[in-house]
Amino acid sequence: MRKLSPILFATAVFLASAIADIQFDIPEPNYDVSSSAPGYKIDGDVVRTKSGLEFPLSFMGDNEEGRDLYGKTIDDLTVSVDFEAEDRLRVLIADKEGKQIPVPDSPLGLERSKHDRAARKRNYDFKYTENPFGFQVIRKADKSVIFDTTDYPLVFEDQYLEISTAVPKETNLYGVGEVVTNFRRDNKQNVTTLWNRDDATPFYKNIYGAHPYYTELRNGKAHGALLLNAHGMDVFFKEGRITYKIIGGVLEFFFFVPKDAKPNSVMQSYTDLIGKPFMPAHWMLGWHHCRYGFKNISHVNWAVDGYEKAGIPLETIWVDIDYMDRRKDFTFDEVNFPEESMKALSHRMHSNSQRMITMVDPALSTNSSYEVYQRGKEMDVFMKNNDGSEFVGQVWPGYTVFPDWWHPNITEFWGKEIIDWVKLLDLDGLWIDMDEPSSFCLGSCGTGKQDTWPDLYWQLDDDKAEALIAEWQEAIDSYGNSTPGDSRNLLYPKYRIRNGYGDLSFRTASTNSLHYGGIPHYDLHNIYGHAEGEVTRQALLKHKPNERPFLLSRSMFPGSGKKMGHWTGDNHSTWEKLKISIAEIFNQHLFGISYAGADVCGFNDDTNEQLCARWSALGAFYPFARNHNNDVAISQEPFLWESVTEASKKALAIRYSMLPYFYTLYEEAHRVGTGLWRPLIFEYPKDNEYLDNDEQILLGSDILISPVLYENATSVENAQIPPGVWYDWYTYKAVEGKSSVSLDAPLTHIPIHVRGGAIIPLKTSAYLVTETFKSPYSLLIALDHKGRASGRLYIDDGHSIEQEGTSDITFEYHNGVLKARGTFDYADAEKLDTIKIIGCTDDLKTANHKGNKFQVSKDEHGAAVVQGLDIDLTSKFTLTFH
Ligand SMILES: *[C@@H]1O[C@H](CO)[C@@H](O)[C@H](O)[C@H]1NC(C)=O
Ligand SMILES: *[C@@H]1O[C@H](CO)[C@@H](O)[C@H](O)[C@H]1NC(C)=O
Ligand SMILES: *[C@@H]1O[C@H](CO)[C@@H](O)[C@H](O)[C@H]1NC(C)=O
Ligand SMILES: *[C@@H]1O[C@H](CO)[C@@H](O)[C@H](O)[C@H]1NC(C)=O
Ligand SMILES: *[C@@H]1O[C@H](CO)[C@@H](O)[C@H](O)[C@H]1NC(C)=O
Ligand SMILES: CC(=O)N[C@H]1CO[C@H](CO)[C@@H](O)[C@@H]1O
Repeated sequence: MRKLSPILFATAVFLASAIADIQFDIPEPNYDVSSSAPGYKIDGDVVRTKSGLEFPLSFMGDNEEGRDLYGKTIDDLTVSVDFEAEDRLRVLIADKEGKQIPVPDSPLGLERSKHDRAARKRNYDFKYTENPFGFQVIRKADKSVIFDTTDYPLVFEDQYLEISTAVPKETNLYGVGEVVTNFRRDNKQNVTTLWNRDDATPFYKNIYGAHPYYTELRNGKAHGALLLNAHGMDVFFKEGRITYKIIGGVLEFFFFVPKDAKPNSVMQSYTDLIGKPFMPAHWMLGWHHCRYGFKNISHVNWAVDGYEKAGIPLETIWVDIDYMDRRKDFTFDEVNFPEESMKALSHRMHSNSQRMITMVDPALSTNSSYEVYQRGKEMDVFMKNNDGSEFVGQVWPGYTVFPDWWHPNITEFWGKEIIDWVKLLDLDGLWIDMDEPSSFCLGSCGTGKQDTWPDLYWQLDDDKAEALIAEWQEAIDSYGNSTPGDSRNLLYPKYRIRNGYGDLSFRTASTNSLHYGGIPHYDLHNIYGHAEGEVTRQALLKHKPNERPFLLSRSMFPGSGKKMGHWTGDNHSTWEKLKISIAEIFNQHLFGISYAGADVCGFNDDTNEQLCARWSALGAFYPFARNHNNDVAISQEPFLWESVTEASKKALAIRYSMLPYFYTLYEEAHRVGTGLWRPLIFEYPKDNEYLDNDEQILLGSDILISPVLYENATSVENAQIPPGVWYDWYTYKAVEGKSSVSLDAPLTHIPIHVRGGAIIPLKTSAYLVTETFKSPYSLLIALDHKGRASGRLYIDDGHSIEQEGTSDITFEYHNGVLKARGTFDYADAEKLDTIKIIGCTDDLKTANHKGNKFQVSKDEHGAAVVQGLDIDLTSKFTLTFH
């Protein structure tokens, strides 16, 4: 029998209340390739298919040597190569019999079968060796080999797949997550584990989501690779190679090779496959506030009042699990959050054009008087043990069952619960948490657990916790390591990925529990949250078919960004976490998730005034901007401190004035797939000095944000200014690019620069997003060295899925002439009122539009300003300055 893991350590705990100190038995990473594995050879004809090539492989080992390393060797494989698009290649290595479980089409939303023609133009070549089999993907333009397995053996067993690619020693890798780490990854020796897990974001360990995707940058040229596999895996970055070690499924690779080899184009190619990020509604861009630990409805109203009194913009109030009756979804705490009071809060918010969101967890209480549970039971929609009984875990409401997103009744069941709930409170969106799924036992908490209140293991003393874990161990083991007809060891696969909780089933559903059709959780774990998102989004769309749904989820998978946003989870109120939030958001964008943000001021533990002020200023520019706090931490509403109030108001006034620019970037993300937040290296991929800059942010191409990330600092040292000329947002002072500068940054100030050459569409910031969008447009024209600038503005109604007409306007300025061209089909666009030109050496006196003359004046910083233009943005126009 195996040793108990996790292991309890009897430590000298001097806390008043004993807390179980569990040490997890996490395997040491093994960076080696399985050099004893004999590999596979091509064993039959290489056949041309409609979309590429297909050929069989057979195992090259004889009976013993290199066989069954960590599972059962699968002797016969099929390789299918699809030239799917000019910039995309798919290479699938699968077992011939089709028993291994690939990522299911549903709910992924990929249409794998669509490609029945090979792309004629291709930016890549595919080459292979026969004996042993290996393959190379080559960028045609410069003949560089971007993926190369030929030096390493292929291992293909039912519970262990291993494949490696050679990479240059000095390559730059970005991605593979979700993991908290620097943006540029350490390629000397590192491992990233993918097994979705609820943990308060420790560095370098697996957390909530799984993204087996990376972008690689070599000598200024980028490509991307996705291994579409939802099984647990370790991805090793080792000097000179990348090695995948995976505990199931098939090897389904996609390579992204855009012609221009730009990192942003790689994002475009990747999201062509997995889906473009969803288009948010205007209001979603506003400031959000949440707290776990609002004591009662008055406490929530106090927060809303506080924002209002302080004049800090608040668009949306969120209520965490506090509102629930004993933490049960779709119920109310009758004492502190009675139904009527929650309805009144919703009414209050809406009557002021503000919004309201609540949390919903997947796990449902097994309390026999809980109607939601009874309804689900009737429809048989919960995950099962392999004897057909309900799989029972534990979450906030005590013992729980878990909806099975693959069950044929699930859309009807969950859809009804969701729609009834959203209708009841007239909610503007939902927040799905704990969807890894999180559960507090070691897999099963036992069978038939109901109507008793379980302890939380971390609140027990060591002896009790140990007894409890032993009980769970028995429960999970009682169902056996495998399921009928499946000889795999689902509980304790021989290859142990470096899961942060040791055992795969710790704090989640057991890997031997079942989804519909008898598919073990082992095979679907990493896609559980993604699937919940899909089913929930469908419900929201059914409720309001033409409104863009709001959905935020903690657990994600490739393609989730098309449906929902992501926050980076429960971290601590520390300076380190403030800093790392930038890399985390860069990563989310890389994974195709544009609506992303971190909890402003930090979630766990107490924040402090200085940290919260700095964080509020940076957070004001998060694509998804929300202050969120834990129940046991001190309050951190921004209005509680003067400096935080000031920092918030200043930064949010800038964000709100930039909303047209933000919204245009969101439209680009939705159409193209690029990020809102861009690392400097992604915009200037040939400038090596930016390779590991994850402390400054380009918002789109045109706005540079250089936040203070260190305690007590009052300046940003060594801020990198990209090529060209850049202007200080506040003073219009020009800074020559390709330089490294020191920027003054008193406590409530965040340094921002505008790129010379950009035209930024702006509005007048107001308290609410809706009000802000109603104000007339203005343009900030920042000239480059040649006196030129250009920019873009996208306009639609700001909330509907189907639009009657949209406008996509390009502005160009040169030699005193501003031209607006493009499409102008959105009929209700506000007018253009003001134009400001900075970096202009000519002494402009008048602006002429259709025979009307306007005076040009100078503002206090020397910018040329013309106001009261009243120009319609419903057709093209030209404005000339003299
Ligand atoms: C991964 O890289 C980081 C940063 O260099 C390092 O601190 C960490 O220890 C590495 N992890 C492993 C498992 O080597
Ligand atoms: C709400 O909670 C606050 C903070 O605990 C408390 O001071 C207040 O009395 C409560 N109000 C009501 C109406 O229960
Ligand atoms: C779906 O729910 C109905 C009850 O509404 C039940 O009779 C049926 O068996 C369920 N379907 C499956 C596949 O479990
Ligand atoms: C089950 O629900 C009932 C009714 O809400 C409640 O009184 C009881 O305390 C609950 N029991 C548990 C263990 O949650
Ligand atoms: C910041 O200043 C405070 C007060 O002087 C001091 O206690 C703290 O150690 C300083 N922090 C750093 C990182 O220097
Ligand atoms: C990124 C980060 O700050 N992670 C921290 C989150 O909190 C855990 C628990 O205290 C720390 O271990 C991590 O370092």
